[in-house]
Order: sequence, then structure tokens, then C-alpha cells
Amino acid sequence: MQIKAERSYKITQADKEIFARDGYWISPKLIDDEQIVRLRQAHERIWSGDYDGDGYPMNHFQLSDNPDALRKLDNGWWVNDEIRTVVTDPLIGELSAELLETDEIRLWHDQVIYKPGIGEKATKAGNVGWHQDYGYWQCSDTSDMITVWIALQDTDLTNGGMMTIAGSHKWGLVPDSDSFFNQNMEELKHKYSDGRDWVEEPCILKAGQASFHHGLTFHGSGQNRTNEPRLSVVAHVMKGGTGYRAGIQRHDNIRLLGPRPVQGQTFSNEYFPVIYKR
Ligand SMILES: O=C(O)CCC(=O)C(=O)O
Repeated sequence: MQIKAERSYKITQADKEIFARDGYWISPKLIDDEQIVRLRQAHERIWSGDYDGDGYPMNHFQLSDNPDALRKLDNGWWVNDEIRTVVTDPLIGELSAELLETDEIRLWHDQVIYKPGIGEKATKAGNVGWHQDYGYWQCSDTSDMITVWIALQDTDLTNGGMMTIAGSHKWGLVPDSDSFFNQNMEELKHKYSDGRDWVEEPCILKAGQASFHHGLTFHGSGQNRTNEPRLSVVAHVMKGGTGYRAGIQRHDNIRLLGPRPVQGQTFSNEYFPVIYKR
């Protein structure tokens, strides 16, 4: 049965309480099936290097030459119009604004992620290590940021869906938590749990649903044990007025502030589009 996208969905008090308690919230279906088809085609074009416009994405990672490795490209919106439409979707902005209790949301950057299906092969190639997104984003002056992970197929643990650690956004920034590329989940769990309650919760999504997690929420994902790739588009968003915190950590977004960024300069130029304003 076809599930309709809920384009008029409004965040409820219960949604806010779930986000505040667990550090993440699962949306209803936001993206309709036609748009999902277009976004899956956008993936194909991107991975074959067929870009809209004459530019390049910000980064393109393939963790190795291994075909089983995760592929990830940052700022797909620079090179693909379908990706641009979804990561600047005002509905995603509005839901994020409600969860962060703010009036304006801008895009921080996006990711286009492809996790190959490896069936029964013995490899950790597709794993995304437990990490906090703010572990990478310490050049911004608030950790109140949200990652919106949009599923382009039904997604659960069998195809390497994301897991979050419930309540871990309350732990603050944990040292060395920028460990997306460390595929040893057990080692990372041991390192970060450090006597705290480590409760792994799967983000089970139908195609077109999204998970919204806080910048400090630990998350990661395991192998895609199916024979089909797991496709997603991810919008990382911030509150309007988020500024530069100098001298802490390098990030590619800093150079988008210009050659001489200054402490407190807001990430508010055309590289960081407003996606919602109340
Ligand atoms: O796609 C995944 O499994 C992880 C993605 C992720 O860590 C993120 O979007 O912050």
C-alpha cells in the first residue's frame, strides 16, 4: 500500500519531549514516492560524476577502492538540483526549528550517502563508527544543530540503518568523538560508554521518513547485509545566527566565510541558505 507524504505535519509537544529525552525523533513520511524516485536517480548521476552546473561538490569520499566501501559526498546541493530541493525543503526547516525552538534554520552542509549491500561477506566496509556530529563541528558556537537523515528505501538494521544512543546528547561533547571513519564499533562503544548507560536504538524508517538527531547524539551504523544498496540524503542544519568559534578545529565550512574569517562571524552567506524563517 502506498503511504502518503505528510507535507502538513506539525511538531507536537510529544515530539519535542521525545527529542529532548532521547536526542532524536523519527518523522512521518515527508518525501513522496515520485520524489524518492528522482532522488534515487540523483544518486546514480552523482556517482557517475554527472553533475548539474560546472562546479564540484565540497568533498567526495570513498573509504577505499573496495566496491563494498561506503560512498559519501558532501554538499551534493552544489552539483545536483534534486538534492538541493530536498536539503533546502522548508518543511525540514520548520520541523527542525520547532525541535530546536528557534525561528530560523539554515543549511550547514549536506551529505549524499551510499552504503553497498554486502550480503554475507565478512567485511566491516560499510560500518559508520559511533560518533557525535558536533565532534566535527566545533568551529560553530553552538552544538544545537540537527542532522536530518532521509531514507530513500525502507531502512532498518538488515540494510545497515542508523542506530542512536538514547539520551547521549546529554553527555556533552565527548573527547575525540569525530570517529565516523573508525569501523570498529565495539572498540568505540567501549571507549565512549565509559560507565554510562549505552542504549542502542535502531532508526527504523520507511522510504521518505527521516530521523532528526541532535548534534551531540552518538550514532553509527553497521553492515548492509542485503544485496541492495542503502541510499540516503542527509541535511545538517543549524539555527540562524550560528557563529564561528575560532581556534578550535578545522572544518571545510570555515573557508566559506572568506579568507580571513573572524571570531563570531555568522555562517550566513549563500553557502548556508535559509531553509526556514518563521
Ligand atoms: O549513514 C549513516 O549510516 C550514518 C550517517 C551519519 O553519521 C550522519 O549523517 O551523521
